Amino acid sequence: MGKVALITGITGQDGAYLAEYLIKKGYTVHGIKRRSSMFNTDRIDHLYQDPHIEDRNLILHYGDLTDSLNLTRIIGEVQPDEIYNLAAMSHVKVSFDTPEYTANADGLGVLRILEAVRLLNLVPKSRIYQASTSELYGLVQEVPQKETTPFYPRSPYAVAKLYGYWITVNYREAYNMHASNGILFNHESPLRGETFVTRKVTRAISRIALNMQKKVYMGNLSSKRDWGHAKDYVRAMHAILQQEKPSDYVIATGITTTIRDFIQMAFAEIGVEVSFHGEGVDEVAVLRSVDEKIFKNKIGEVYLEDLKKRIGEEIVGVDPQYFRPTEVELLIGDATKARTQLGWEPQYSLETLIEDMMLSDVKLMKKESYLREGGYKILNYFE
Ligand code: NAP
Ligand code: F7E
Repeated sequence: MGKVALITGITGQDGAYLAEYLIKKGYTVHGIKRRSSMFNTDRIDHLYQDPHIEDRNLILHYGDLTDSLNLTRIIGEVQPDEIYNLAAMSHVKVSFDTPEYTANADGLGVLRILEAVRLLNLVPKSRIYQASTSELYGLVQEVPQKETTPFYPRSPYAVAKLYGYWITVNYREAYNMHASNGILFNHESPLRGETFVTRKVTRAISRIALNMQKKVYMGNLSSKRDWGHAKDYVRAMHAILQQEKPSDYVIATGITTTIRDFIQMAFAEIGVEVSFHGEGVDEVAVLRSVDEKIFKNKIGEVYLEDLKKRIGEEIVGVDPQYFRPTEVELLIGDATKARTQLGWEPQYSLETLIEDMMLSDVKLMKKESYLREGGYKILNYFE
């Protein structure tokens, strides 16, 4: 018999990659999904199985991290060997608008899961992974950040996650639970939510290249992030729960990059050169040149002349609505413990992450453009 895993947040970026990874390993995966007015299962549709199929390896349950009774019932029914608590209101900027809800789901939600496992006498059976975050380091007290670096959260999201981190440690120590924190630095992918900075950029650049959008407005261009690929990071989650003893691990690449540089790299991926000028709210990026060979290869010849006519124009601007009341300026992780104890190594570099995201978004936007406009662009879509 294979193992049984329960994933909260299965419809999210990490939930989708983790479900796929565990199913390939022979697990039966149960996922908790919130009720929404639309299906909202796009990221896991390829894994979906009709409920009438016997021996399904993906089973979804309606649930919510703010509902203890529901969580306790599901955990009792599923009797999981491993629980991955990935569900959260995960957007830092939005957490300033919904601080109470964020505390409830991201903070108390963790307690509800730990307490359900304890009350159901599942402590000897169920191992728990808590999705902790580099946002805990916030106003960083040490560079690079590692497991022993003191925390200094800078948003309602990070403060809620701080509670989640410590309640996991406390239940481990108080009740001898196999409960671990993965302190994951930013990780991205073609499945990343559209309002996180990397995905916002790869989508916007694809649309600019396809002449579907003229300009994109950003927030703080100077903050620095340690970006990895979500596919690499879900491998680390699984490895953490395979350890004999529970513990907490930083998962990061050890390389940090500004938002500004990320934008330049993503444009370069399709052969477009941009240069930044000005400061603060007045900073802009101007379209400088187009490498025709790369652009034709990555985007298609039919869009080239439209973009070349725009050389010299501003295509990136700053809008202060995207600034945060308190910002996390610099994150860079030291994952030595994960590398040595888990044998974890990322396979993607920032360059291959950007390549993966741009390839996917260009394809997606071509499809969108075709569906909207029809006509000659069909030729490019099927190229
Ligand atoms: P994501 O794409 O935003 O997915 C979040 C998931 O949580 C979605 O399935 C969402 O459901 C679900 N969810 C939200 N509120 C819920 C609630 N009250 N009850 C039940 N489910 C709820 O996030 P992600 O990038 O995959 O991240 C996974 C986890 O890792 C999160 O806890 C995040 O805070 C944490 N984390 C992420 C990163 C990163 O860089 N990606 C780094 C460190 C830690 P809907 O689909 O219905 O919205
Ligand atoms: O912002 C700056 C922004 O929203 C990154 C979540 O997964 O990772 C994520 O949190 C940086 C910030 O991610 C825009 O100010 C500039 O400095 O992509 P983000 P995040 O806040 O780092 C951590 C590890 C998590 O745990 C979270 O769940 O980019 N930035 N301009 C912008 N950010 C956004 N979203 N949009 C902009 O236009």
